Amino acid sequence: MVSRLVLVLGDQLTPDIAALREADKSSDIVVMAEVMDEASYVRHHPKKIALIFAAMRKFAAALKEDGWDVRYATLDDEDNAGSIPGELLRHAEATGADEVIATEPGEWRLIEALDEVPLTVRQLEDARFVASHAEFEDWAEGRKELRMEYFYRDMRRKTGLLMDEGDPEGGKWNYDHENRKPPKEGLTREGPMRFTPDDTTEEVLELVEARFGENFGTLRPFGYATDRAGARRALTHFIKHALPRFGDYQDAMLAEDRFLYHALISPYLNIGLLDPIEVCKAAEEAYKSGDAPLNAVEGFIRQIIGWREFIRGVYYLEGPDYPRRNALNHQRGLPDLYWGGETKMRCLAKAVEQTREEAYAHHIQRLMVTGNFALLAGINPAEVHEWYLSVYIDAFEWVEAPNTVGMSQFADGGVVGSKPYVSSGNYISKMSDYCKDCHYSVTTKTGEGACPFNLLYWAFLDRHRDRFSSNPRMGQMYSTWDRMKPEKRDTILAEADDFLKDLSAGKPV
Ligand code: FAD
Ligand code: DLZ
Ligand code: SF4
Repeated sequence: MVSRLVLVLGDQLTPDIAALREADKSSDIVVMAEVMDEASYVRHHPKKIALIFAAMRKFAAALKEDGWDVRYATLDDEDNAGSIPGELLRHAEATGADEVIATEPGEWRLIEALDEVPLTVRQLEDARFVASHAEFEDWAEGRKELRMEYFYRDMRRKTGLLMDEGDPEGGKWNYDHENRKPPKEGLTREGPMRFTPDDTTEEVLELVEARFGENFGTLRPFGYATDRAGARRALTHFIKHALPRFGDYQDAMLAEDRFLYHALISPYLNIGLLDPIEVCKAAEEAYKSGDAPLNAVEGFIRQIIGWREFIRGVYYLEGPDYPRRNALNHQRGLPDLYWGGETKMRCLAKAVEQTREEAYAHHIQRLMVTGNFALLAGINPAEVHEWYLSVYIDAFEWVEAPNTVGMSQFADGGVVGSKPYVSSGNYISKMSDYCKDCHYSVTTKTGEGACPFNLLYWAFLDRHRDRFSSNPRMGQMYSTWDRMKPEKRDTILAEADDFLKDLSAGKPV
């Protein structure tokens, strides 16, 4: 019998991934490859490359142990063809296989590249999600607007998570109004679980240092888990130490506590070391045993079976052009401060600094600091998208693009969100401790030392009046703007303009 090739990509490290489930261990050949094309289509953070290569190597070893015939190419393997299609062709030639079983990749770029490979390539749907493509399409069909909340309720019903005989646990679907507390003084925790690199990871770190040392981001210390056992321990640690306060402080930001009560499990979920349902069940169990309150557990489960699934549904529904959308026609280049260039804005400096060191920032830092600023400053969303895809350890286009292009930059014209996530400095001041040591003053609205968010916020609303003034959720903002004295409005617009000119000229702002 002629063997078939079974492709397993670096973010498909799950033993029952669709392609492996379909394959025959006794005759098929598993192909896994560290390739330059995947490692360089954006300038990934070195920690991201290290996580993927180390986890791939360990997963390949586990498959071999389990009796699979695995052909693994390391990046410096001299026969390495340099791309996933190239590696498939190389192994097809060597083995005589002409059929490939693959699991659909998480990026259109690679889905299209696999379609072009001159072999019979079957791309099976990735079953590691609660909703299939067909289910999401059916749900979206005929709706004027796609809103996460309604989709989420269906996912609760489907999974039975936090359900009480057909009704939501506690009587309500969503406990968000009990969340979003501002940070209190002295609010810190011991942080996520860190792991000491083992020999495999150390070898990968040396490779990444040598080949990708110039990319934005510090590689060491490297503390991420690189196998399923480690990811499970990280999950258990989160459930015990942070989940109980996850809800309350979900939106809080502290300069000296980069993680607060967040889980730091997105890299493990996204590369296949953890399963979303197992994660949600672990959280639900903590609620049932009285170890975590309902607002925390519901909020956490909503992020996973609500937001994560919804975001994925949008990516595949909207098609390959989605990441290039630019509904607001924003054209300014991405400022150097995103790559660590000097800035006097402490919130941005801190968010970028932690991104460089951890390859991680939590949701509100991504949305309301770096994302908010890019949107207010009118940065080209394609450049913003490329930045997020490069710098975060959990970034794969299926999840990154709808969050960045859609939720954060409103460049999809309102598919993901009904209104843009914009705010003045006031929101950042309320939810963080960034402002207290900033060069700018968050309470100053114009003139010397005025917080740039305060200027840019109004300038954004003014610039996009035609699109947003009739949005019922934004009427209040326009009324406030319209009630200001004309001279004050002129001053704000002129100062915002000066600020943006300085930003574009590369002056430190
Ligand atoms: P927690 O806050 O502890 O949440 C638990 C889990 O919920 C996460 O691990 C994640 O799997 C899921 N989740 C929460 N919010 C979202 C969301 N909006 N979309 C999808 N899943 C969600 N998430 C990624 O996984 N990859 C990305 O590339 C990514 N890019 C983003 C870009 C922007 C501009 C924004 C605003 C958000 C982005 N997110 C992305 C969503 C979110 O910020 C991260 O999932 C979260 O910060 C991961 O950290 P955590 O595990 O500590 O999450
Ligand atoms: C992100 C990434 C990197 C850096 N390197 C590899 C690699 O060498 N080999 C591989 O199979 N996958 C890698 N990946 C993950 C892929 O880019 C990912 O599968 C696609 O982007 C689709 O989500
Ligand atoms: Fe950011 Fe403005 Fe606060 Fe400074 S004052 S940290 S720029 S919000």
